[in-house]
Amino acid sequence: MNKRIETEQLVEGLVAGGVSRREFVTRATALGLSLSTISLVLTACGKKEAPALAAGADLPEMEKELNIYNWSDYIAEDTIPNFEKEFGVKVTYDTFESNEEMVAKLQAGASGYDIVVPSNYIVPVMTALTLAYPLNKKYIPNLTNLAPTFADPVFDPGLVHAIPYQWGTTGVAYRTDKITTPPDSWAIFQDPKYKGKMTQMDDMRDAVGAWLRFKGHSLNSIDPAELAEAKADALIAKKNLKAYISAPVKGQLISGDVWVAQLWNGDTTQARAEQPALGYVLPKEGCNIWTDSLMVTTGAKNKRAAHEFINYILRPDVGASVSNFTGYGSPNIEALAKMTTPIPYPTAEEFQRLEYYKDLGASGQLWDQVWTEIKSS
Ligand code: SPD
Repeated sequence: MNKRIETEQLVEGLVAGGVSRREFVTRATALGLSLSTISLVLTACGKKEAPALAAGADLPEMEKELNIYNWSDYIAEDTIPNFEKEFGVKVTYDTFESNEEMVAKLQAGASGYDIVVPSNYIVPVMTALTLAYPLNKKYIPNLTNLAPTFADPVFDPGLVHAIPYQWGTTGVAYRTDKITTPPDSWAIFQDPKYKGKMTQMDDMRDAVGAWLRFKGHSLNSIDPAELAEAKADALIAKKNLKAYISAPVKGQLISGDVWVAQLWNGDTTQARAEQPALGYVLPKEGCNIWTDSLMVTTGAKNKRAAHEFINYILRPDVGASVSNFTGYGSPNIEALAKMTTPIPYPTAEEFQRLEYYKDLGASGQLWDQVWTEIKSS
């Protein structure tokens, strides 16, 4: 059966009630439907089957366990041990490398994670998939420490499901001892001079988004012609790339196996601690700014401990210590004064080159197709 017919039958099954929401998510994922498309369909069918979870429910006494699923290299060394000691909670801490990896794990069911850390544009998707638990702010009094910019984000108005954790940018890291003129454009990845010494992120939004900006388009474009243009540019660059790789590229930048990498600012700062000859630039054509947030999962067994952990992260000293390690910005205004290198939020003028990702809606399918074609070429 072809994919279109199978998709239509699956949606019909969901609407008619013969296919449960969980089965729909599993089968739609196997069919290659994007998260955005799946969440759109679920939202459209949501009134019948998925009543909104009650916000702000009272929670029982603190549990003794907490399971956290976070991006790699994204917390200070003492953050978890100090929490365990103070609250008598045993924390299990796992890491992931992309939003898609994290959501897939949750969609597979029984992940056991109480807290996950999605990026801004993934928050509404997870909410539509009913993976996000509505928070009870009574247990998070330190919310008052959030800077006004983060107190009512567009991706989660009213902070119903997600509390900002860290923010950063996706630019270009480079070895200053090998590339003596700082690269100022995504064009560097199309320069055969550095063939085999460059990498781009193993992430559809980042890898395709860079080439959209390169030609003056939005990172969130869903225009087929603009995406075709981005694909053509990505394929020119691909000839020069060593790999598509995200955070783990740090080791190769440090060793000199890689000289230029599309990377996040904070991970570059972390690598610089071991390799001082590392620069970081935001290409002149523009790039992505993002906010990652702490989210309690619907299936969390330790919801009270999860709320306590969020409140703990929002302490000024804890927030500062996390950012001092990660090299990323803190949304905690009280933490800024305690940071060794406080990162000021971009000014309106700087923002002209920066753009947040938005959920792609049904056009996520077109993006998936473009990314698959780039990867398989
Ligand atoms: N090492 C942790 C990096 C976290 C990056 N998260 C944001 C990704 C936005 N595309």
